[in-house]
Amino acid sequence: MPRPRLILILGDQLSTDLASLAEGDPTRDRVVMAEVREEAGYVPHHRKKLVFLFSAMRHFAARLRRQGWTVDYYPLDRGLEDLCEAVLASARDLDAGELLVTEPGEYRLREAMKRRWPQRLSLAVRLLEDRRFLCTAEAFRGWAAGRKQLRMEFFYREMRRHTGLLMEPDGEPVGGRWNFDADNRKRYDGGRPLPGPLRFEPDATTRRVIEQVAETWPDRFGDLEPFWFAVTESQARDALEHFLDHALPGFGDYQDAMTREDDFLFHGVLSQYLNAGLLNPLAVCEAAEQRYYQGRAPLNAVEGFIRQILGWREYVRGIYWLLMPDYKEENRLHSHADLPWFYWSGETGMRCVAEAVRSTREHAYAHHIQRLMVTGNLALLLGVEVKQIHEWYLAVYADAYEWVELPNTLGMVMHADGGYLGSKPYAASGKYIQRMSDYCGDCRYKVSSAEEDNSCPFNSLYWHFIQRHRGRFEKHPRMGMVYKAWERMAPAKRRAILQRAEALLDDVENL
Ligand code: FAD
Ligand code: DLZ
Ligand code: SF4
Repeated sequence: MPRPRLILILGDQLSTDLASLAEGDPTRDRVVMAEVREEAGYVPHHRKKLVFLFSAMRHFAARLRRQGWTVDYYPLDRGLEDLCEAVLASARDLDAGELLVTEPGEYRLREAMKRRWPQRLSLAVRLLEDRRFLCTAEAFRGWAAGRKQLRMEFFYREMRRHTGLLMEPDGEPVGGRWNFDADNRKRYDGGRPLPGPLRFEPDATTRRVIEQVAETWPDRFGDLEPFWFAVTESQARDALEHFLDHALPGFGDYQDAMTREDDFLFHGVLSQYLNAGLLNPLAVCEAAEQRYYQGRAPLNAVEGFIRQILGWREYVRGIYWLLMPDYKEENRLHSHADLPWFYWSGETGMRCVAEAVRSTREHAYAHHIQRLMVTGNLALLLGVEVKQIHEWYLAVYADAYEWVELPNTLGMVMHADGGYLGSKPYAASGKYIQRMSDYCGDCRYKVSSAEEDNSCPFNSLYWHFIQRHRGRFEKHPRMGMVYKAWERMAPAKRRAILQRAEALLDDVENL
């Protein structure tokens, strides 16, 4: 009789399709799951993210038990320090032959499992491929090999061909174009009703977790209630259906819009479910594709949505595993400023930033344009130290794990990797925020001005950024116009703008 095995399932691996479960035998092997201090504390995770994960983990353990698995579940109040301690506790009363784990999504944990755990456990640790992704790390490495530029757009086309999503039988993209982004830049004008994400009442399990998280971390960032996330696969599927029925048709048009009226617009609010394993990315893309073929959602919406998952999500994961661990140390723009306290308190006169932080605190969610063009753009313009802004994004969102967050922050927002995720930085003045939102009319600052005492901080900081990184960007073919516009300004105006920016940089905490 072969020896039983332990199967460790992590908090973001809540899927019954895991390679480790497929390989395991419920009559002989034992599943281990644990809520531990180290995972809850490597950054100060938003309390709603903790409730979401712990509740979803408890529901998943119950589901596995119903399917006949033996599950050793170590809840928060067992006080375990780290995941290895949980495996050790289970290994003690089982003469286990090996530990099976689906490879973790973060380098930190994968290294620990490979290098330290076998000795600590006196047990072989076998890592299995995470089959929930559509492109393996190895396939991405193959795609990247020998290319001068790793453009997401070309990777995405490969993925369309590979999966057949939105493809004609002759190998051409449906609609004759790969990308309909040019149609996706509308400001929200109130014309289409805002559907909001599907909300769920917390059950007894979730309520218990809320109590425990409140007791354990009374002072941490993030509202605990109202808590309305899905915590099971079937609820997450209902949330997906709700999105497909009500929001997907408007997803394309309003993808870049922001409004005081609503925190979600036509976004999916699905990333926390995808990343934790409650939804499968391919199934989500196929369901969206069906809506197009059924005539229930337009192509610009469906293509745009699929590109986010099939393109961006897979691409950033590929970049992460291609470039770690050196990637995390990149800081090509030499950003060293401290993260302002208002990223936590939300207390700032900048209406756009205050709204993004409020949404973040309330829901552990802000949509992509708020992350990229408001909090991200400001961190770039202020020159915030990459490590500090990275840890903030990793902590505050329910969907945040390093494999997806780090390339978005370090690469897309901070341009710290020299341009894998965009050859030029996403730096923008207040004009962009004014065009895409209704924030500016209600702000202490004047968006039409760059040098006055009450001028929008984004404006002067933008020009300060352009000026201080002239050496790096002046020759960039897509930035020449910006430098020409700067040169055309009267010298006195330029001086006034830079003075205003210096004054803001000297008094960042009071913006
Ligand atoms: P939708 O707008 O409805 O998009 C659909 C899906 O596409 C998302 O659920 C997500 O799975 C995927 N997606 C969209 N954009 C991206 C992207 N740039 N990278 C990867 N996947 C994408 N996403 C995370 O899942 N986790 C993170 O930790 C994370 N950190 C980010 C940090 C910064 C600084 C920025 C600019 C973006 C970050 N993103 C992250 C990407 C994106 O903002 C979120 O995926 C999106 O806002 C989630 O909301 P949604 O489900 O409503 O997305
Ligand atoms: C994010 C997270 C948190 C907060 N807590 C736990 C936990 O207690 N137990 C667990 O198994 N996983 C947790 N996770 C998810 C892990 O941090 C995640 O699996 C790794 O970061 C790899 O992506
Ligand atoms: Fe943001 Fe500037 Fe508009 Fe105020 S004026 S909301 S700071 S972009």
